[in-house]
Parts: sequence; structure tokens; C-alpha cells
Amino acid sequence: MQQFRTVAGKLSGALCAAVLAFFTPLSAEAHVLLETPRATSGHAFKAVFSVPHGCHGMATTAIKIEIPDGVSGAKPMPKPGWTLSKTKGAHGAEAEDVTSITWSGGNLPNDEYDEFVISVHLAETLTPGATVYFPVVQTCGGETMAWTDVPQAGQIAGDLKMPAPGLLVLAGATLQSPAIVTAGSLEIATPWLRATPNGAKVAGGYLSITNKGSEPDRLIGAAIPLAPKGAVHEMSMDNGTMRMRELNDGLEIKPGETVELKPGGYHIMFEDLRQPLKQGDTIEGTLTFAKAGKVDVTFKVGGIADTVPPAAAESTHMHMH
Ligand SMILES: [Cu+2]
Repeated sequence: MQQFRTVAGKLSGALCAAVLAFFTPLSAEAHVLLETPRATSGHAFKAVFSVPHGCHGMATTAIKIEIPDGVSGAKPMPKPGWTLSKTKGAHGAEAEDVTSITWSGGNLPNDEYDEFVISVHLAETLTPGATVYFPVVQTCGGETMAWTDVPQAGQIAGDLKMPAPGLLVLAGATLQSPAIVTAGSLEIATPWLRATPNGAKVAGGYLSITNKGSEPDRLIGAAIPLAPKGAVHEMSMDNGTMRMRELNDGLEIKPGETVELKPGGYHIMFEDLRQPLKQGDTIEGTLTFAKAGKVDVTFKVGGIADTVPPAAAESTHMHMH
């Protein structure tokens, strides 16, 4: 262990100094880190784990990440040259969910850097100010390095030898942009649009809708000033090809259900777009439901290839003392 500490110290000096300086002392000694170590409860989050070096100079051949309670719907990003595997089981409030993800069979040399990405959802019930930990086991051929230490009562993360990457939970709602719009018994969260390239005639719109009532409702359309028609679409696999079709009867939201519109799944397709959508803009629009009628929402414009809503965390004030 002493030898490892020396090697790690040199590496962190040479390779990670700029990155580490950016983080709090909490993670000063961690070498598998979350690129953005904070996220908002009740929201989607793209967890980017950076792996800046191997084990004792040897190349990394596998990374296993455990998904903590309160973090659900984990979906890993595949990586060329690596094989993905997942374990599932009872997980926090979920009866059946992804509990760990492993990329294996790859080869990441000690002097190269890579990132492993998981899209997750943070439970609304996570306490703002709390930290959730993602234990990581890094394998380099026959060697393993377990970044799994979690502070116990009275300990601070900075004192741990092999700390697990931690994620600080931020409060969900802000006054400037309410996280949830309520319309009758419907709750509408994180409306967003993907930025579009110049000349594009269509734009994708995404949000999540929860039906807290006892009657079903249907999302039948949407509009923004730059594109008067917004149709509800479904993506599906047909003989190995992704196809998109308009849902002529709209999208049903059953009582008690949450329906997510997201890239690769259900979405609103805004057609006859008059000008490009720019990342960072906010755009007022309306959704039309069969029962709840027209509902005003504010779409945030995310990145052109984003798969999760634009960083809700960035607009949330951190209260740190
Ligand atoms: Cu579409």
C-alpha cells in the first residue's frame, strides 16, 4: 500500500493537479472521480466517472460501478472495445432495478485517460446536502483497486485511503424555474428541447408527466412560437431499424403513472421549425392534453446530442456553509 500511495501521489501531481484543484478536499485523494460531483434530487443526471490511471502502472481492463439506493434507472453508455454487463435486484424503493454496471474486456493504458458514463435518476426523497457514494472497483488484469471507502460517522472523506466517488445532492426546486408545473391532476417536469443545427426543419421536445389523479389523460400535441405544429411521436424497433411514428390518438398517461418523453423514446416532434434552437435558450410553449387542456410550460434548450434534461443543477443555488 505504501508503494501505491507514492505512485498515486506522483500521478496526481503530474496528471490530475488541475482537475483535483477544482474539487473540494473531500475528493482530493480520489482517483476515480465524478466529473460533476453534484446533482439535483428528483432529476435525471449524467454521471461521468473519470479514470485517470491504472493500477500500479498496469492498464485498466474492467470498471465495476455500484449504484447506490436512491439512484434508479441506471443506463450505461456502451464503449467500443468494452463489454457491458449489469446486475439487477431489489434496490432502495425499487423492487427490480440495476444495482451494478461493469465494463470489461477493455484495455486502458496507465498513461491514458477515459470516462465511463451512466445516465441515472435521483430520487426526490434524497436529502439535499447528503452525499451518495458509487463504489467503484477498478481491475487491471489480475490486480484490483477498490475505490469503495465510504465515510463512517465521525470520519471525513478526505481521510479515506480509497474513497468511493461521491455525489452531493442539491435541493430540487428553485423560485425562478419551478421544477414542476401542475395542471389539474398532472405534474409536468423538466420540459426541454434539443438544440438544432442550422437549416433543420424539426426539433425534439422532451419532458416527464405524472398523473396524480384517478382518470387517464392524453398528451395530444404541443406548440412553440418557432414551430406551430408539435406532434407526439413514438420510437420503436422494427426488424432492427429504429422507426418513428406519430401517435394519432396521443400519448396516454394512466392514473398513478409517470410517462417520460426522452431521446430514443416518446417525444414531441416540432415541425416546420423557422429558426435554429440554441443551447441555453428558454422557450415558452404549450402542451395540449385531452382533459387538462392547454398548459403553458417553459422549455430549456439543451445540447444537440444531450440525452438528459439540461443541467438542472446549474440553476439551483447551493447552500453550503
Ligand atoms: Cu419524431
